[in-house]
Amino acid sequence: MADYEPSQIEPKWQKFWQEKGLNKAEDFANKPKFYCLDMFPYPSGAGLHVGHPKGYTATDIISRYKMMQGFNVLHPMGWDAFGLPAENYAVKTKVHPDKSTHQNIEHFKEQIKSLGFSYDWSREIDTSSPEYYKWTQWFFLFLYKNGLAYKAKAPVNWCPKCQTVLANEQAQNGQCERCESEVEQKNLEQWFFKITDFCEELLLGLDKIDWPEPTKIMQKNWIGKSEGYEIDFTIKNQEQKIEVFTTRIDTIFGCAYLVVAPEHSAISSLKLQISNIKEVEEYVAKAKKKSDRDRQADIKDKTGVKLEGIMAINPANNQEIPIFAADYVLASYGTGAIMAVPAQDERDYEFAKKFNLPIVEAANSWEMAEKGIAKKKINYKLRDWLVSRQRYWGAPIPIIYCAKCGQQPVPEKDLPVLLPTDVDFMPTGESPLTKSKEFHNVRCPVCGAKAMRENDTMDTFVCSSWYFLRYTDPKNNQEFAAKKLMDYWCPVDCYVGGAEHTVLHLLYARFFTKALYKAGLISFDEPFLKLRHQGLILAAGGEKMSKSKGNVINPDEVVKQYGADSLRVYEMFMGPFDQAISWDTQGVKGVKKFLDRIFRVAQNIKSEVVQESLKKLLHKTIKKITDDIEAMKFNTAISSLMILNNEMEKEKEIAREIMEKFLMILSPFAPHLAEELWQGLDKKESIFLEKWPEYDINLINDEKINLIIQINGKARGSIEAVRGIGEQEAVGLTKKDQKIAKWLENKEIKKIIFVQNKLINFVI
Ligand code: ANZ
Ligand code: ZN
Repeated sequence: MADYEPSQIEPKWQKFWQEKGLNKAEDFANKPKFYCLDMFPYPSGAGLHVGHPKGYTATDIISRYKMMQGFNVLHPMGWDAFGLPAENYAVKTKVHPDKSTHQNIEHFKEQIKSLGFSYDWSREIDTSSPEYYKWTQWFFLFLYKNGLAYKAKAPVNWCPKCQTVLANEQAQNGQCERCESEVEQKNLEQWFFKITDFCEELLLGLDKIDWPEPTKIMQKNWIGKSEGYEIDFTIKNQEQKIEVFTTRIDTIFGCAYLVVAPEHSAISSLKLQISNIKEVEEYVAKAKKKSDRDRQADIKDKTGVKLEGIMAINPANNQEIPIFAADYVLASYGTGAIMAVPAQDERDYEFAKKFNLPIVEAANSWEMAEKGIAKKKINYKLRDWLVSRQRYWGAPIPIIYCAKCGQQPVPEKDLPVLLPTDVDFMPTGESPLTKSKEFHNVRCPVCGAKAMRENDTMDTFVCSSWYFLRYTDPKNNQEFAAKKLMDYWCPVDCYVGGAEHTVLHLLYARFFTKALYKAGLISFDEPFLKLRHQGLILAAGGEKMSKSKGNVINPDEVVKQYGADSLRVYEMFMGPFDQAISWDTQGVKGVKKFLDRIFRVAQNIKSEVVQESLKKLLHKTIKKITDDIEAMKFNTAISSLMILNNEMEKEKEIAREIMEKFLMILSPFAPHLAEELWQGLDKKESIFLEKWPEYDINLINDEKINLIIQINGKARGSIEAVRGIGEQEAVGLTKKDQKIAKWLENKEIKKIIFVQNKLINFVI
């Protein structure tokens, strides 16, 4: 008997599946479709991390299982190829990002292929290819033409290390998402996408998708809907008013003063009335240097300055109250001004104590809206998405500037705007494209005069906001994808990827989908129906795997030593799929031994006589695996395969029928081994063309219940039956029971009342 030798069998079956076109998704096939998607990787120079195959194995199990259930499965893979690391690498080594990226892609692809995933490689996409980024640029123009892309000067996050601006989502907690540097605030002219037009849709849609609850909550909080009122406070002896936003209109009687943000327009428009304007302006200048986060951070150390010479009037009680400028009030939220209620609000309380202001208890409340002073207002925390970047390795923004005609979109027929090659990568804070000669050799699309191109490139999250649509029609050069194909394959039925993208990619992709839906370009308004996150794989000691710590496990090594199936099964067996778990090489060895044992057991197929007890366990296992794959409980599915294998080992001979079904339910997890053993049974076709086995409920249930038998509502006895027994079978059993049968002899049964697992009542 030959030994189980993964390296001998795995490449063979990978080739076989490829040649048979087993993984090809068929457009409009006459079967229900199933779109199973992984978050596509950034092809980094480090190659595949053992964390990648965790998610990929999960989607592969689901895809193969769905295929066997008769679904037309779309399971694609591609490359999120633009981005800073390739550019930083270019700065260091002078290797052009295009070259390093393509080398990395080749390496990644080889590694992924060695794991036997059922990807339809004919649909592979690469966001850095002109065929792809042509359509990323088309999306920019689509948003631009629909009033959803605009250029504006605004306070933005600047990463001093990456030398570029960042979206708010990439600067959470004041840190650069890429390099963790502290971000700075700068006032710059930048391109934005108007995601804020979709706040309500983005919130409402969350109710109809099957996503992890914490992920939904994070998106909800990031959107930050807040319902309150806007109230005008008049300024004594002035025409002008200051409008505040409050969620606690009921506390207005406790309002002791107003606070405006340092950037508030009232400061300049009341310049002549503010007697200490010099002091105020000094304060404003200082506040502008701080980030929003710093301004809100320290609750105890509130700074501010009183605007001397002016007073506001509280419309609830006509009291005169002072006005302050303080940086704990943000210019970018609400109206940039607040009514301070120190008795109720902690921040106002700290401020009032510091500045010796009265802390007024708010006794009664007043419905302001009726008096016409306050109006209902909904605010959102979400800000428009900043998409321009001062970097090279991204899709150029398709805009042309003409001295006469101003800002003009590049005509669609001129797309793609190609990335130039005559570029110096050294980051200077200015876009590298500024210095390219070939790039700026362009004429105004309106008047034909010599013009300049936009120098910035797009945030790479723009590329990934629509990639799942491209897989449905990856070769289309007329449109980003045909509507018919998008409507056939989408939305994605199952999406697996990291939780770190919650308010980045996962929010942006929903925004794109909603914009397309609104424009009538697609017929669905959510991109991902079901989403799950894989838990991290940590190093043996429980810390993060990192090059610098030298604790990185290379998946190639694992495949070489134990085989791809061992790696796959191990990663699924580590523990619950969504939990962070440490790597344990002993565990991989254990899994390899389990597969060895399956290999040996499979040599014992001789008997045609089916062992009843084994058959029962098999059917139980079929049910368990089916339920567990649906629930993504892969670890418990694998345990039940182990239990079944243990029992099979106890038999000298195993019936062919049992082995065949065992291999079928093993196949999504360890596809190479299952195919090898399947073909060993003299099969011609792949195991993945088999129908997923069904289980017989009668064989599964060994839990017994007592079913009470009633005649006309009176208990006359009971029978033992399996849990879940149906009415028909229960009636049959009752009639066979000697003691009860006599009550029914020669009687016409008018009605049967059956309460499952409890009683059966014969009305005669
Ligand atoms: C009076 C009040 C009394 C408030 C009270 C709160 C509690 P959310 O839920 O985040 O929308 N606020 C309004 N605009 C602000 C700005 N630009 N910068 C800082 N704070 C601002 O919170 C709304 C509340 O935050 C508003 O309601 C306002 O203070 C403050 F017991 O008004 B409140
Ligand atoms: Zn012009």
